[in-house]
Amino acid sequence: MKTQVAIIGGGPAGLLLAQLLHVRGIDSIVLERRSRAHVLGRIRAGVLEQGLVRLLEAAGCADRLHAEGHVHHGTLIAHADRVFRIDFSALTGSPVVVYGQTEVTRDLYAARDAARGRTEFEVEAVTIHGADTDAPQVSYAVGGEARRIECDFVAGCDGFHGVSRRTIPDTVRREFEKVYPFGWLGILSETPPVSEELIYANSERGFALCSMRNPRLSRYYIQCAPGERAEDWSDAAFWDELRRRLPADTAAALVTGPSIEKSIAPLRSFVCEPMRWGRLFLCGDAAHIVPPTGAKGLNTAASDVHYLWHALCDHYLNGCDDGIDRYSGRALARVWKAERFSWWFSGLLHRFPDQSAFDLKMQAAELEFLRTNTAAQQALAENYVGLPY
Ligand code: RFL
Ligand code: PHB
Repeated sequence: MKTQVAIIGGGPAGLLLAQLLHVRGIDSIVLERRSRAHVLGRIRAGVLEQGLVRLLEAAGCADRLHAEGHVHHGTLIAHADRVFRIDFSALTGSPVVVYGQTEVTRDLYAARDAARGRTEFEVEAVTIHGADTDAPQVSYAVGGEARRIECDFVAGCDGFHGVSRRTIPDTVRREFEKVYPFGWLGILSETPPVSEELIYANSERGFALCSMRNPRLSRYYIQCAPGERAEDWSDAAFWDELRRRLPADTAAALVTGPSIEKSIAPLRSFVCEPMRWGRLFLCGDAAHIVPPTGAKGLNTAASDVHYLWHALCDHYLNGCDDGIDRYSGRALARVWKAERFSWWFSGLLHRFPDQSAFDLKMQAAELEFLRTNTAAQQALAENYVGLPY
């Protein structure tokens, strides 16, 4: 088989890139290790920056997002039984949109079907060949049958555990990592959200987050110890612990119900440099991971897609390779800013096992500064709604 761009990974980064290329007449094949139902069953991100919204519009996939997504003009931060608000729209002129990653992915698959784009599911043994030559190939197997794609470029959109990053030789690749000493236990429940806006809470018992997908579907998280298992947490135990971490009036207003999903995510900061090797480009979680505290993972995958889309359009439509040569540097410059913000926001809101009394006072002082200082609030707001591409 032949195509212009072989895309490894049918998550949001791979699908968005495929659809944007299609709009400009550039052909691609998407290879996905899992089934479509599995990909659509993952509950992940919920907060979209305007940059991602604009890319979905450019891809022709934003109708349902505009009809069903919820525009949020601010967020709430709770600490020591006090709640304050960061007003994104007043501070930056820009809101965020609450619309689940599951729905984004569903819309992108629908568009790919309508465009009759080629997607192979349940592929195995994906291997990239000759990424440092002018004629790369990707080999893989489906149902035991070996196949091969000849292409101009390979986009590695296969997430943190994919094969693309490891194709870059050890002598070239540098990795930077920080693993946090806790995870997030999250549940989804068919209950009305406790608040119209998200609440990020720093409590004595650890971090908690009240989020949502829509007015009937809530998403809540609590910080948990690294080795804990989701199945050891009953719904009742989760709700009790969440209540204890929220301000009293919020806890009293919380509507509980059975969870329809419950899982634990570890927290990690990770960056791989460079993000391009020859004709292979890394995009999204394949190249970087952030702790979810600032809602930056999916949004940073989207900014990579933006740079790569423009680079490939310049190559095919204008005969210019400047964007290709600058892809890694451009993407990484924005990635590191999202890493810094997510690391900072995580440090501000979680309880760390080795935190001294002094460290706790510093955290409290920083939260108090944020509560009372407009410049500090503006810095948070600018990062949260998304730095410019
Ligand atoms: P994905 O979504 O992991 O997709 C990669 C795809 O590649 C496939 N794959 C392979 N395919 C072929 N061959 C192989 N060898 C392959 N290996 C893997 C996988 O099956 C998969 O389908 O990466 P992508 O597309 O880069 O998207 C990244 C986002 O999914 C991720 O950054 C976000 O979900 C992170 N995240 C959040 N991001 C936000 O921007 N806002 C949020 O509010 C937010 N909340 C979250 C999050 C992530 C979470 N978890 C569970 C990690 C909340 C949570 C709890
Ligand atoms: C979510 O709704 O899943 C969510 C929202 C905000 C975050 C992380 C996750 O910072």
